[in-house]
Amino acid sequence: MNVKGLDAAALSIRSLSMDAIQKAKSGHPGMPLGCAELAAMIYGEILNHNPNDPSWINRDRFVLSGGHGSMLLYSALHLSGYDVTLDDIKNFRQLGSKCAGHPEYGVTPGVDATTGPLGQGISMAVGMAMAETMLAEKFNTKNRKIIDHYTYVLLGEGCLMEGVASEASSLAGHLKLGKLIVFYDENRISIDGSTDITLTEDIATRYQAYGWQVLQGSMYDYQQISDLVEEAKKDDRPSLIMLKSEIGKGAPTVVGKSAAHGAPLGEEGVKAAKEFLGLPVDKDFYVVPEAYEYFASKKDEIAKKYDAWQEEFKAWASEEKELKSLWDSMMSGNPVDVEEKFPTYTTEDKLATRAASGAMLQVLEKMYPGLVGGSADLEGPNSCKLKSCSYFSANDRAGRNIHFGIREFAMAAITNGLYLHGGLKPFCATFLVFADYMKPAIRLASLMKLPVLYIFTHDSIYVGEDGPTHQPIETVTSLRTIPGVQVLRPGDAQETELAWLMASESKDHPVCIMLTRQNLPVYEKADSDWKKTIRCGAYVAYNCEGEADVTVLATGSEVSLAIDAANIAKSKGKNVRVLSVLDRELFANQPEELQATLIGQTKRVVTLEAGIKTGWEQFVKLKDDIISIDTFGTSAPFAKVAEYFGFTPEKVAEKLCK
Ligand SMILES: Cc1ncc(C[n+]2csc(CCOP(=O)(O)OP(=O)(O)O)c2C)c(N)n1
Repeated sequence: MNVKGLDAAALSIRSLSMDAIQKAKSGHPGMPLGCAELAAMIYGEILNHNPNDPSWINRDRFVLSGGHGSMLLYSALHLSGYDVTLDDIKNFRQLGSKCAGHPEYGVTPGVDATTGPLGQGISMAVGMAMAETMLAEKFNTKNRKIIDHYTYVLLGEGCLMEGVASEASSLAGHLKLGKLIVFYDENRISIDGSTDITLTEDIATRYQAYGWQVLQGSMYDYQQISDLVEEAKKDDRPSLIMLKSEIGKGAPTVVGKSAAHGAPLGEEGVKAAKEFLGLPVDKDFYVVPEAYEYFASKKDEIAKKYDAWQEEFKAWASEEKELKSLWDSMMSGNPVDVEEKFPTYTTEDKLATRAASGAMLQVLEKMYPGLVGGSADLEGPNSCKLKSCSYFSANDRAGRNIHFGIREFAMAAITNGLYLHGGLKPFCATFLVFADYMKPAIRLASLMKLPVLYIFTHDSIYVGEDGPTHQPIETVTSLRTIPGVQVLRPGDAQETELAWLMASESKDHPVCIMLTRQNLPVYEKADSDWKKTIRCGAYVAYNCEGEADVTVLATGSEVSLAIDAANIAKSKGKNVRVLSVLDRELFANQPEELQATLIGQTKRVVTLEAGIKTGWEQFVKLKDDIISIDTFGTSAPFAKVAEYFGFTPEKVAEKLCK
């Protein structure tokens, strides 16, 4: 091992990090200073990667779970040859910079996941490690290993305190994800001070109990780190490598103190650190020449390994024509031609949209060989089993159904990791009311532009007896408020198919499909071209003759309710038109003329959704024309609950006839 080169790299990481943070007048120097040696090791000695091809599918992944230490990552990426220049680093945290405040996937070459919300990085890494085993199982042959890489993580106490990390780590241990290797920066400091005030459990024992191998050493001993990584690789359990460290190492004014964590060192502090470290005090953004030399000396080895993989891949592709075509479709995310047909429904049918979704999934499973997913212990109620596939487990890496256990937040974060890895089209599922447990990961999915799919069933008060704890009132709307998240609420089985088609075509945004527990009739569609029109977010599901007195904008289970109410209103001489609004935000963003055409010449617009009124105000003239539920639900048989809230054809008709 080239200790001099590694030392130069570590010194340069410290130099770049403290100067960038000082220049930006903001950032977190504690971790970059404290973990510089490890970052040098990871990018110089440990990762099998290629800075010239940051999206190489068989690269080792690295997730900086404590994203606040972003300058550690940017410095290492720069030194090791990724497309992150010194100017980018000088622009740290500035508008449009490649070096954003926290690492952002898609913004910086070499950043494998957006991190910053603590706990989610490690959880996404669990998804990546799962994906690695799935693809290895599918594509590796007796003679050739196409997918064979590790997933590394660096985290601190912040991530270890977050519940989501516990959920994900528990699952990782259960699944024996032996190629997941997590470095723990054990400095025992967070923002509010020593972790003596917050985290006194025995972390090693805790992780052992999860089924992990736990190793311990020093952050500042290269050989030891290298040996520990080798030991980690030998074990079929995931590994936690606990490395004792000092936050802010090298900066005498803050070392070992929480003051090092999240504020620039200040001019005096930077000067003191440079003097202490032997860096030129009069030079900013100084890189020790031996650091560049060290990484340059790795280039041949990197190229050799990378080229060898390319050769292996070529040979594999020519030997395994069928696997190669499967590979192409999975990597592109595009559907393959299948003989299976979508189920067809008639107006005689009455079924829950979750059931229609379940039937649709069986076809999608064939169309998208990369479709994998599962539920947080609600597979039956969510109707999300891929029936001809087995379950993913420590013994069956070919399984495409995933038992996430009752770990909703980890499920959503892991699903992000499954997608980030490449090659898979993941979905996850639970009751809509528990979407709130997943929301921070859904938000990150959208920020990263990941087309992951969420199946949310039991989407309203019609859950009934389970009561208000299980009746989502504000949830549909709250998911609509996350920028980029598409929320689809189909009104019957036929619309559910269209919703799935729209969802599965997404390449750049997450999609939530809201589904009913209760049966719904399949209705005749007034718009004969509805399958096309619905792609603008809404279409005319029911029409009246001549001009409408009232146009109802309804979603999901409330569409058939609106149609029933419209029929009652008709018998009382009121002309009613009903739009099924599959995607409210999409509809709201259509040109006004198109919206007006669909809404039609009408005296009044009424909206109908079994949830809060927020967001519907834009469509109505009078607040009273929003038929909504703005309190929590209640426990009773579902028909009684619906009646209690006025969600019956008669009561809605009354409002339409007003
Ligand atoms: C979910 C979440 N909560 C809070 C924060 C704010 N925050 C950023 S870093 C940090 C402390 C992290 O401590 P540790 O992991 O020990 O990092 P170190 O102090 O060693 O850099 C906190 C609370 C966050 N980024 N994410």
